[in-house]
Amino acid sequence: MSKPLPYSMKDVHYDNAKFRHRSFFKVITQSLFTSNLKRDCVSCSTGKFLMVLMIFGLAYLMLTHASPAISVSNGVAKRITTNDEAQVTVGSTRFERFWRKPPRLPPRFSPDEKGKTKNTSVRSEWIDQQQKVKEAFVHAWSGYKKYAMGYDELMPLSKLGNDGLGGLGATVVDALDTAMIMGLDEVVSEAGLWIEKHLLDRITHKGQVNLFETTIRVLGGLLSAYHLSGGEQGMNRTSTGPRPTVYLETAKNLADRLLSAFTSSPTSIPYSDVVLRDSSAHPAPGGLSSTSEVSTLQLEFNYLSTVSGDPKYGMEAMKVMEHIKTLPKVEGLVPIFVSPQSGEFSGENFRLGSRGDSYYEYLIKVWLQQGTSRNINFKYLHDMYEEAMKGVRHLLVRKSIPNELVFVGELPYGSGGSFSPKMDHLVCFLPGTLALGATKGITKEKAMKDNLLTFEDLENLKLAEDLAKTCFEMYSVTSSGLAPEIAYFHTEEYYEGGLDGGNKSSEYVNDIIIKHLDRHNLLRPETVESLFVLYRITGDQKYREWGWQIFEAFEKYTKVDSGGYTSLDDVTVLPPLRRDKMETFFLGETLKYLYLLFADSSVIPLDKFVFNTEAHPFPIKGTV
Ligand code: DMJ
Repeated sequence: MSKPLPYSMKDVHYDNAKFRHRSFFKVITQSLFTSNLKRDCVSCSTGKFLMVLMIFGLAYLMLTHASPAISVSNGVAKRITTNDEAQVTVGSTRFERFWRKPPRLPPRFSPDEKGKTKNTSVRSEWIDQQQKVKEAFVHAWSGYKKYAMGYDELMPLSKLGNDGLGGLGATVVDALDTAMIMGLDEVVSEAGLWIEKHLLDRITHKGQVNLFETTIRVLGGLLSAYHLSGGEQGMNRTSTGPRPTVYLETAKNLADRLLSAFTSSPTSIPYSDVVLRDSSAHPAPGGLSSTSEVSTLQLEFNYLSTVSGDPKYGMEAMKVMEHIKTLPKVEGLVPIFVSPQSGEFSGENFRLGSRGDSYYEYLIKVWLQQGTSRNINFKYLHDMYEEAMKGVRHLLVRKSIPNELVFVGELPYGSGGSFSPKMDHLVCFLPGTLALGATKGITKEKAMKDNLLTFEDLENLKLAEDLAKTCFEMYSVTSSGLAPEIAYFHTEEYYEGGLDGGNKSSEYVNDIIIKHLDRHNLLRPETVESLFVLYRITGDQKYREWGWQIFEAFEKYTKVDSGGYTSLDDVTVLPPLRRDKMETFFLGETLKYLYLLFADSSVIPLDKFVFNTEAHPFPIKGTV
């Protein structure tokens, strides 16, 4: 007998009827044929006259209702009007829209959902916040450019660069598409020209790099830059920076060397490290690869195959997923290590934090990437995702004491072993992934109206919203307003006193426990990533408010006056102790997601783009 679900939509009041779509026509006819009012009225001619008058009145209102319209090219907003609202040009008149698609009644939200959906009149308020995020990016880039140009990362306190990722100038490539999306031509040109001048040479001469990190940051960054600069439209030259083909040719050269990790392994599981200069590969010390690392390469290699016309990249990467499909799992969950030597999983440590996280993210995203041709060959990924999310809800989701924060814990000793109420900040990618997986990038409102959500989708969407709150509370429970790297949750079985986040006024100060060694903050993106996705999908303004609160804390405690932002050592004390590193993902992901959180939804729309795990957007097949 399986245990009752600790967390499920089954616990939640669920009114099926509110998900049922009723067309405009149906609403009118239903009220004509079923209400008492109708029985009383249709029998008298005044009633009939009033009814006809009402129908014409409604039709008139719909025809004259003004609707906002941003010119979007390659998913990047080209123009935001000076009016209060950004306008989306859809190329049709009001009349055409009216006849093509009849207006509809809004779906029936539950009382607590009312008032949360997008209110276009407040949209203009967020332009200032978006501008502040852009200024933060310029500050981060200028520090890097001044003290570390061409190094992987900036050490903003020492005003030096370091090559912690193999020396491919990772910050330049990771930051480039953010600058493109923000419309920062000068940065695009500086980064682009550096890539044109130096990157190929670095790729040819540098030594050891990690396959996963290099794929998600460097290969991913080059490929999205290729798309966003118009490469797929065959553009010869963008207004700033090099020709798009420079990005593609560099990406191909890099990927050809990275392929050695796949081809030198005796199984479909690639080795974790590659020596670029001689295109050789070897396993990590200890021999094992991280499950998340080997399964977080496919979006990038698939897209490279699409744009280069050479299937070999996608084929090698997809062999990993096809192989993992055949391995034994626990309710869809996978151990965090896998052996390239035997092809088998190693150990029984199950978690969605480090070494497990993006396995689950790519199951759904690689499936989404296929667009309308998500054919039979890729369906297994969706099935694996659905099974895994069921497993997460059944085995890993719990509520904290006393205030019932929903969190995702770990099973470090298998499903028969004890449950650990530990949650890495990394797990905060999950709310966004769950929401995306549920609606496939369209709004919840539209998905509900079109009856597209299954019971599983609804369960996942509910979990997404609950987890996003928990991730936000991991920030607001600390003195600095920034989340620790790892949090523990107070449960029946686990509590330690004196380890709170320091913000005594937080409602959750007794729910969240932060151990001394876990108190650092690396400027990670996962929470703001999820806030961005959830805002796009639900339209709920609270996700923007939470994102803004987090951004303000970054500004207050991590900004370095001379340029750049720094990681922190302890978020629970004021002023927080500072480390001396600006991770590349602060520019590649954190600031990009914050910017997009405050942007119009037509900028990199979620039903046309899929973000790789480093926030580099690739077009979904057949949509862009
Ligand atoms: C990024 O490099 C990616 O998001 C990865 O999937 C996880 N870790 C960092 C950001 O925290």
